[in-house]
Amino acid sequence: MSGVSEALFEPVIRLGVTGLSRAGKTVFITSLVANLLDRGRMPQFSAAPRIASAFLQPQPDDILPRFDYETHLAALTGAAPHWPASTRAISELRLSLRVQPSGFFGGLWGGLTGPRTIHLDIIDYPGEWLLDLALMGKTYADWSEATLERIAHRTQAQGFMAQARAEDAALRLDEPRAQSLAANFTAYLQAARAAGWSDCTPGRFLLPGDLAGSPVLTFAPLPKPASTPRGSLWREMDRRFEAYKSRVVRPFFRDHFSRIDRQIVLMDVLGAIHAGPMALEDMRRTMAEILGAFRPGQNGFLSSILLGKRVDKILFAATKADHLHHSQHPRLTAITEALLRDARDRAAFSGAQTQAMSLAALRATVEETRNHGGDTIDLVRGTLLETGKQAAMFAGILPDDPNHLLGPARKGEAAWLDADYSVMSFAPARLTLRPGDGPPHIRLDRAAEFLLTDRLG
Ligand SMILES: Nc1nc2c(ncn2[C@@H]2O[C@H](COP(=O)(O)OP(=O)(O)OP(=O)(O)O)[C@@H](O)[C@H]2O)c(=O)[nH]1
Ligand SMILES: [Mg+2]
Repeated sequence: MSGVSEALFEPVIRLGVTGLSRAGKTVFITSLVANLLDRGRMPQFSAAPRIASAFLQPQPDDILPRFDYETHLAALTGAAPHWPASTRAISELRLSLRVQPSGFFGGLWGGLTGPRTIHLDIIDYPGEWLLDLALMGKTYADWSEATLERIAHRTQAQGFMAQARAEDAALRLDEPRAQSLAANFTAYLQAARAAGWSDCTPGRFLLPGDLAGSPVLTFAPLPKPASTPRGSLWREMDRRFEAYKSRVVRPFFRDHFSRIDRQIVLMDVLGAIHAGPMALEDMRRTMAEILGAFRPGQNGFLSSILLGKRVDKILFAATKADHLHHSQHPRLTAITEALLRDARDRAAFSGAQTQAMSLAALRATVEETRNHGGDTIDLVRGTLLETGKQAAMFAGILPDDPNHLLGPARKGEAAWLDADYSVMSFAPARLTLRPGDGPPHIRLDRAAEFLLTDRLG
């Protein structure tokens, strides 16, 4: 009986935190957990008053590393605050909440059982791996053609492009040449990522882990030759590409995405705007490709492994909103909505409820309004990451109409014509937290409200 009641009364919410590398996943998870443990700064999270206690528990998966919550929190809130390092492998955390049920059923169950335990399971992983979702629907020939076309004019790709063009993939496989192609392609991917491009697949070429040097990572896009005889370089590359999909990408998403109930998609929209129209368009296209995998029906790769289970709520969030005065947050949200228009429509079509918002998982700035020749300007102030000095920043004025940014981005303009967006990197602020308060944030409570409250009934 106790087993049955445990299964009945200890539901699990699996929260998927999705985002490209540097989008803010690790900081989000750390701050969300800290603010669920200490709920003093969560006024808009309506379930908070019913949470009797919150505590970390051993996670359900014994063979996954535990998300290093304590180290990340210490980094963000310690005496010399700094950002956690970029994530290199998958990890998991379970937070358990003792919740007093609400409403009619609350009275009924509450009378019978008192508070019940609800588990929140969260997975963190390197953003690079997410990109591979876009590979699942592609053949090696499709991927090669699209990739070569897209990168042909990028300066970082010139070395690799010269080698790929000179290669005759109809010839017999020669392993050292395959390795040299893969090494040069990897070097291109690293340079492209450093230059700010989002579309750097295959993701494991950048973060190979145990797979470094294995055949599944020893391929590269090539021009398709007229004939592809058995034993040719092309055939072997094709085989390895398929092995990468079936042996690396598919198990990762099957094991970690297939049981997700709730999803938050994080994007550094401001960062892309600051980097210019090409970066914004690259982010739009990359996110559309990734989220395309979530689309329902036969073409959606994820729907084939979700086996009818559906993510029923998806929150799209522009992160690091503390770089911008709050008066501009609605514009940032509107731009995020426009950026994800296609993906959101598809998700809504499949019955998922979606919302967009701007948030900062860890607020590193304070707002300031200055008078300047009779005008007022709204600024944010923080500690500069590079120098450790205090500075005020004016990030530029975002347009009211998102198309003023998305239009030029789609057209491939090299720079914004009539606007200037600056960016500074701030370090986390030094904090003295009152007992019961989590780290400062912007709208983390609203995010929790959307993602969790209805499941904490
Ligand atoms: N100002 C500010 N900066 C943030 C915030 N969240 C993240 N950042 C910045 O963004 C960087 C990346 O954040 P992470 O949480 O490590 O990003 P990630 O998505 O886990 O990245 P990968 O692990 O590389 O996939 C941080 O090092 C900070 O510089 C925030 O709320 N406010
Ligand atoms: Mg991370």
